[in-house]
Amino acid sequence: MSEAVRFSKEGNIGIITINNPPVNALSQAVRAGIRTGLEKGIADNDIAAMIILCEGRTFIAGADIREFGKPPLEPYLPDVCKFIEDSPKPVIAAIHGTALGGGLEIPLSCHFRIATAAAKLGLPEVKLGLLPGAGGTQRLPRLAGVHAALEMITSGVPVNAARAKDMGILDAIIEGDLKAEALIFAKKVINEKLPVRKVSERQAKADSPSVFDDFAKANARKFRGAIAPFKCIDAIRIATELPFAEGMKRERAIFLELQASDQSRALRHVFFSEREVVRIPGLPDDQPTREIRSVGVLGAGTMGGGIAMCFVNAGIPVVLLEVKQEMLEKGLAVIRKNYAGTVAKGKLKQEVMDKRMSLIKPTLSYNDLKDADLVIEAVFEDMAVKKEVFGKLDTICRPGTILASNTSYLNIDEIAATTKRPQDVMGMHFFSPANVMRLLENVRGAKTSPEVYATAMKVGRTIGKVPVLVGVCDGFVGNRMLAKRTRECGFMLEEGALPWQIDKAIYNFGFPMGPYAMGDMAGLDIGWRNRKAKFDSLTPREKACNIIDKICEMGRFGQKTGSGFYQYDEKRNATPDPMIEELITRHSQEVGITRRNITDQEIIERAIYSMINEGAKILEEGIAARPLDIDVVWLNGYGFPAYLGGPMFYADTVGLKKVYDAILKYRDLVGTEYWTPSPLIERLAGEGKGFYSK
Ligand code: 3H9
Repeated sequence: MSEAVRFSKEGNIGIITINNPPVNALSQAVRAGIRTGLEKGIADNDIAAMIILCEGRTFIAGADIREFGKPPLEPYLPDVCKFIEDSPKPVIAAIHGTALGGGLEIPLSCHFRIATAAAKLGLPEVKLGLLPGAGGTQRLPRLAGVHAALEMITSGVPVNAARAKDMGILDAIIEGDLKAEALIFAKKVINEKLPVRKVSERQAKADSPSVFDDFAKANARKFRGAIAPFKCIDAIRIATELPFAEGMKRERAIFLELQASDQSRALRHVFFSEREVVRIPGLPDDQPTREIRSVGVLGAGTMGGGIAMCFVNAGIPVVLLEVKQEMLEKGLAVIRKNYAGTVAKGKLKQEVMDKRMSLIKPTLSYNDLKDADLVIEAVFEDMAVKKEVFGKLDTICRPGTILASNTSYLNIDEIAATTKRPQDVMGMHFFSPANVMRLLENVRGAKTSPEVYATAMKVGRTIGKVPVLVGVCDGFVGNRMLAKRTRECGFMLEEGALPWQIDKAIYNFGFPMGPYAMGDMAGLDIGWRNRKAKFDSLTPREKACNIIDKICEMGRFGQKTGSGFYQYDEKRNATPDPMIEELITRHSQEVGITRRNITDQEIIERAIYSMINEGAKILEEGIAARPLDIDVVWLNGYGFPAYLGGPMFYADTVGLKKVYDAILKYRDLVGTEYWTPSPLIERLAGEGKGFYSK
């Protein structure tokens, strides 16, 4: 037998133990090992029942995703599952940790299922652009009912053991030692001569024929753009219409089709990239880090308050500093209100909220920051203010304290130069709302020590963020690329597009909202202020492209003032505003541009390719170490659709040569100043390569 799977005997019970670290994924060796173990148990006359269990931190976490995209190797998982179900001797799955994907399809093929109380069971394939391909779509509706199967399979969200028992998936929840209890359970099965129960022999019934269409309609917004959820629904429908064996064939065909799709490739790329991103090229795995036991946060505004919440949520105490008592109280009140909202929704226990609030120590005195291991400032975005703050922190904080700025644009090296410890200074750029958004751009300055940025990466993970390490430049990775999209969209408004047309095209591409709806939501005054600060460095065309100035000068700052690019009703529903259309049309005349029809394709190309070109420059300059760092930034901070894999992965899917040719086309149309292809794209396109296939 393979080393990954062992067969042993305890009296008349055969035990198949899987040990394939880290997560017992179903590699070929594991699949083959399970099958061989079963064969042994079936052939052995002394054995009356078998148990499948796992060593290590979890039950099987699913098929081995690393094998996808390679030629499939026998035995195939659906066949292993069938072999388990067809065993004449009862087979019991004993689950701990997470039984996911194929790791749940194996138990569904067993005749009995038991699990520890802390176990979680799920079919997350949809998140990889797939459907459960080893009988999950055919067995789960037969066992737990059509509705539960629709929910579980299309959401990919695991359920806990108690819920799984209610759903009929589990036969028992185990309190004590899993192996010992599984043996007791198996003896009971043998002694009571409980029959082998095949899930495949049950019927899956839909309450009504329309249940599938109704479900798809009700979730249309959630599933928008993604293929897999709809295929999951189709497969579950098939379970109610066709005999099991026929349904299995159809499920397999859909699985293979999805596995080969661009969306699944993209989502698998996302899965691995989000794990790879914390590994910093050039640093060893055992890179020393500093311990972060307490944190200081400067500024109790929206950002500072959100950042404080991130740390106390992870049990790390925070000293929250403001300059005025009323601002401190206001900030605390917002934090309290945020938590209370979650408590009211039943998603947080009151005592947990109380504990978190007690971990925040409000203060007006810088001296209270002297013992913090990490201090993050989230004060006004102004270099002079930041320099003053860092100067003060440098004198007050003990040596070794990491001093971080939450700036979203400013030069970290310039800030670090005001201190005597530039090696301990870096950027930690949270995204608003900081307690919700997953992205954390960790910005290393020229002098930041590896120990310091490795610590920031580690602490980012501790507080549940997806941290990405980037270098110093205007706007870092995310906002620097966004600025190019914003500029290009502004030019398109001048040339003939309207805000709602651009928003619709970007929304249809897969973003949660378009740039103008987003600007209105965030507050147009923010972009306006940035524009004014940078005005002198703008090109003549950028200076003249002043639609946002005109809108802001009318006091239209977006949702908060009831109007911006759109008009809003009291429920904040947006409607296109004819006045804005007129303003834009007049603007085009003023700048001497004859408006023309701009297609949605042009909008997408100019909005997305301008970002990709900037992303390539970011790579060339070493601001991001790898294309995956850029993708992870855009996926987690800006709503880039996961099923397209991020801008750089998307560029490869389109074909870099095609992207390059389009860049040349827009260079001729808009100007070399805005559309010169990055040398990296030029080279890769010329060699027929992509960002990921160098
Ligand atoms: C499937 O089952 C298809 C079937 O229906 C049909 C087949 C015919 N494969 O996340 P972590 C690696 S589709 C390969 O950091 P955690 C991961 O890359 C599958 N590798 O740990 C990482 O490697 P590294 C359905 C995998 O404790 C290491 O394990 N299943 C797999 O935070 C640790 O992972 C899923 O989609 C895998 N399946 O979370 C489950 N899973 O150290 C996917 C993990 O080199 N997995 N790795 O970076 C998860 O959700 C989480 O990993 C899990 C553990 C919750 C299990």
